[in-house]
Amino acid sequence: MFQFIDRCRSCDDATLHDVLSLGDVPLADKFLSKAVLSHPEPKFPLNVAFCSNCSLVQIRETVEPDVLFGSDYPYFSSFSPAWVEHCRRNAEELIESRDLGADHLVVEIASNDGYMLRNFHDRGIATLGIDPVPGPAAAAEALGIPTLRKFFSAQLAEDLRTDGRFADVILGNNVLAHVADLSGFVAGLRTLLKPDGVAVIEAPYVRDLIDHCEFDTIYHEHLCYFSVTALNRLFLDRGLCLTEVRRLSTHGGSIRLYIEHGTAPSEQVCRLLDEEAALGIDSLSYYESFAQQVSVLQESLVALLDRLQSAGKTVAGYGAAAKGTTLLNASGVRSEHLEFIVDRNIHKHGHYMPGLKTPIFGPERLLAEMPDYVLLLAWNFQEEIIRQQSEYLSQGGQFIVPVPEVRIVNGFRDQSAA
Ligand code: JHZ
Repeated sequence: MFQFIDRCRSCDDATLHDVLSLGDVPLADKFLSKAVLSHPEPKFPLNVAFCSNCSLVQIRETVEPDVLFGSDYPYFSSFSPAWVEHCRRNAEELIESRDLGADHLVVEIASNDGYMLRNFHDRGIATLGIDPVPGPAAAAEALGIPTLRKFFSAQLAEDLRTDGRFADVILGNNVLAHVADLSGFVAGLRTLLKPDGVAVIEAPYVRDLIDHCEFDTIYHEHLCYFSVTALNRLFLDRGLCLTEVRRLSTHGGSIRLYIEHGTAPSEQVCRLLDEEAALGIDSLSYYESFAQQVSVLQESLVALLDRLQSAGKTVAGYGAAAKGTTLLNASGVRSEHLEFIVDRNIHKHGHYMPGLKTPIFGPERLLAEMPDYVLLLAWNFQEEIIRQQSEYLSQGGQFIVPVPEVRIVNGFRDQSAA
């Protein structure tokens, strides 16, 4: 069900250096139904490596895409209002800056439930979604957004071109890291993009991952962890170039890439490349202390949960996020540490967290049960979630924020948990 790679996913070089092992963990988005709770749950090794030839950080294990993104894939983008708003603003800016109208075509790869394309569709711009997962794809179609239920590939791009479909804008949010055939994906972008078109792609930024100890964002869906240095090489080698890169705060720190046909990165991108070189992102030493930092965080999380448990305190989780699976399982959090987890995504309710088998309910359960502490598994939405939960806080509840270091937040105080 998985393959182990010993050559780089981007440049095919054999100089991969191991930087972190997270042990054997279950698949992140495979929430368990009650019926399978007593069945053995598959776990897979999770090892991070750095390519000293092209600087790409990547995991060594490739789980088959059909297994990861099957009909049970539970991620619906529209359950996170701040994310929806972030994407709406991006769409508005693209519509204005590129003067998009009825004659243009916007294609989104991994279009999910139509959270992004609806902004173009509502303005009369032609859209095409591409997403293999049936549930979110059906939700997008219900909004009137045509959606191809397929994985994007070089062949699919050729087929669309043959069909006369040529994109003015190609969007891809949080999909590049999920792609096993990077070469085929980039070749597909090049085929589908009009000569004056732009691909706008967002991906988590490896610099934020390392600097803020976001090890939980490492899971089998995420095959690659990108720097601008690695991306520049990936695109240039395949006839595309980066014309702009913006840093974003989403998902713990991301980058938005503007990619066009061409052979040289823009000056702005060259400045970022210089900045990364000065930081040493292109050398193994940048990643060498990461494993130690991860283990300090993991130990302090488990120590805090042990202390709370011994003191008779109750702890629940907020956000059955994919990264919660890594945080809990790779850290050694035990099922007795967490009473339950809440999440707004109704497709996760009635299911159980991979590994720990903690039950998942709607957020109203927090006020009903008033656990003493809530471990914020979706820490990237800290502000938004804490604002929503002001009633829980005012009744004395406290949040544990695990990343970048374990701390307790009670609405008034934000303190280290050490
Ligand atoms: P969230 C996702 O990972 C999916 P996840 C994917 N693997 C990816 O690449 C990364 O993003 C980048 C819930 N929630 O978005 C919704 C509330 O309940 O951080 C989600 O289930 N109430 C494609 O799953 C979870 O939390 C709220 O108010 O780690 C957040 O998951 C909010 C804001 C969210 O990503």
